[in-house]
Amino acid sequence: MAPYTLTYFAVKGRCGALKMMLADYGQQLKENLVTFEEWMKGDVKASCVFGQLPKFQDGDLVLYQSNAILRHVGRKHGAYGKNDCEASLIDMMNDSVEDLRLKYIKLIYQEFETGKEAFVKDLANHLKPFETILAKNKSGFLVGDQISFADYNLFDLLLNLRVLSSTCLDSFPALKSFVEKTSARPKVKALLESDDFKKMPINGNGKQ
Ligand SMILES: N[C@@H](CCC(=O)N[C@@H](CS)C(=O)NCC(=O)O)C(=O)O
Repeated sequence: MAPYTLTYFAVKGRCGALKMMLADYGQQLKENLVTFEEWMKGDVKASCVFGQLPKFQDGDLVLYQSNAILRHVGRKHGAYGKNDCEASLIDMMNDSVEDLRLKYIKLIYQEFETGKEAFVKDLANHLKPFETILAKNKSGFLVGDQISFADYNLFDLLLNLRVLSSTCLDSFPALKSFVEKTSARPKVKALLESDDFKKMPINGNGKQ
């Protein structure tokens, strides 16, 4: 079977979680890396349905929107809950991860110099709900007793947040244990330790 194909910039950005999920499920990913110079020419942008990357191809299916891509892969590989109720709860969790990711992206790209201190100060308020959810669920996952695409998404964002503020998880034992357990999944660990993944910057402007 042809591998999945991802067209994106040479950053982890909105595709770290996808790469971790695919690696964990033993799936090959062909990557087309688009340089900033190439993007600025405009042809690639014009070819994207919403004028943005990532673009994901699964055979004849072409998808844009990172969260739709996560859902697609989650649905195909059993990372979207065991029933409709779990799937809806996973959607809810993922939407909340997206809310926090958008705040992080705004900080990185719009107000890093002026807003970092306030962002880090406020971070605990945004992390607390995830701490409460994970502490309540004995499985250590956000929903049910198996990993879902929302878990990979949260995990990816927490890794970025820990780079921004190394102590941000210190008062959240459930989140710390979640990060430790997810990092220790053998295929996720191999990806995280691979040179290709390690050398890829988190964001496109060098801030992190
Ligand atoms: N909602 C979209 C956002 C995509 C997005 O913001 N893409 C950025 C890179 S992460 C991009 O293409 N920037 C270049 C541009 O907008 O011209 C998603 O989740 O995929």
